[in-house]
Amino acid sequence: MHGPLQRRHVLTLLGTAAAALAARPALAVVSMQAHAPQEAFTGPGANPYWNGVGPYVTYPQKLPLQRLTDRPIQLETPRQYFREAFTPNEAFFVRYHLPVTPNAVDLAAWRLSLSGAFEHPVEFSLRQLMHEFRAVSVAAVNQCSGNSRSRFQPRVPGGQWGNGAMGNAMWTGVRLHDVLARAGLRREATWIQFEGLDRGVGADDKASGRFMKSLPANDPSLDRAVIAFLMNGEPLPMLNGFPVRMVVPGKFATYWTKHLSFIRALTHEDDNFWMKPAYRIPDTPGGDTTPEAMASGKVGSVPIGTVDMPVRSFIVDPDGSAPLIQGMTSLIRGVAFSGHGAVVKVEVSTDDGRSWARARLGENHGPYSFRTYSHPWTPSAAGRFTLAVRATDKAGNVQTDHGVWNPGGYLWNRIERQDVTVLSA
Ligand SMILES: Nc1nc2c(c(=O)[nH]1)N[C@H]1C(S)=C(S)[C@@H](COP(=O)(O)O)O[C@H]1N2
Ligand SMILES: [Mo]
Repeated sequence: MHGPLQRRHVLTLLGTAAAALAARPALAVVSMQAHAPQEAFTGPGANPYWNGVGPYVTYPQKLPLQRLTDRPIQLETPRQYFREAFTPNEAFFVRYHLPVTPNAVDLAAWRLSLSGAFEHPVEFSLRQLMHEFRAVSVAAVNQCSGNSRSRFQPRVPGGQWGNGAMGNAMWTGVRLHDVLARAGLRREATWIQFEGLDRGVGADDKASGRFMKSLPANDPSLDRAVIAFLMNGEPLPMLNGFPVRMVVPGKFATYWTKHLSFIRALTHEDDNFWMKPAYRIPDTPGGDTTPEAMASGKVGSVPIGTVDMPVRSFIVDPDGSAPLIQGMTSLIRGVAFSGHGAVVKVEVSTDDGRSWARARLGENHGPYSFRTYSHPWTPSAAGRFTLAVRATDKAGNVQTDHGVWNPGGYLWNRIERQDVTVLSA
């Protein structure tokens, strides 16, 4: 049952709870959402709210964003900022793992240091990165592995993101390989490790207070990786990694190290906490499994960096907040992307996925960018309609109605839906 009454009921519940929570610790927001009525998230006609629950909070250099937690800082981008291919810096989501994050970086003292299996370990100032290397730009989607985790059935622990733990930007910086080459990467280097400036506190910090991520030295994604110092043509906002961050087009954001300051060439596989057990997916097709299979203890795991981001598409408008009018043309629009290369097709359904029409694609900003789409729709009848959108990427991957399940709450890419009401006229 997913009629308008139930939808209203859910919204009222959430609204009341959100108001009550405004003055309470952010952690409560997560547990409150976990108590939202389960039916709201299931079934083909389901119409979950698009974002996390909030509250809206303003941080430095940011518009009001939906706060999931404050220590570490986790802020979700509201739906309306996805109308354009590029997400504004001041609306771009924020995710940290550690509670102590930099408020300022002294560029006179800051260096990017390369150590480990290099011929000549070296340090670069921001000035050197900007002037001693050729600058490149790439449009790429930064998406948290746990984006849309709140859709998982059964629910899984972790930040209960709606769809707003993602954003697309034009990243400008220097090629990782150019920087590695300057230090002379040695043959025996098998993994490259990245670390920023944020730190943990307290004895119970399971990760020794340092967020470190590694990719295999020969991973193809590193051929396109950029150490970025501009985001949409501006210095990076502090919360998005000032002064430089890793950009790994096609890979989940967990490898996009912010405040990148340490690059280490390792001669062994990295098994620090953030590589194992954190951020791992089942070694099954599509990273898909079941709670029962997990309980059997027989499911192996691999780092989430083993895979590229699955193809996804989103309905931004209409958002169901206002009725449409019979005989009046509305624009169904949103964004799509894939970590496997360009989105080649976006299809829209106005009958809950029974029939599909090809949408018009917006400007092509490159294979790792958001691609906007739009589809004019003139409802010929009044009533309740369920819209759906699905994308196909260059590799032939197409979204389905199957909701992935794994204990980390990663890799969600089920077909998105939106219920709308059409008034007669
Ligand atoms: N230094 C640092 N970099 C980091 C992280 C972090 O906790 N510390 N989190 C990663 C993860 S999991 C995500 S989803 C993205 C979020 O990027 P954003 O905050 O710029 O949106 O940063 C990545 N880079
Ligand atoms: Mo993430």
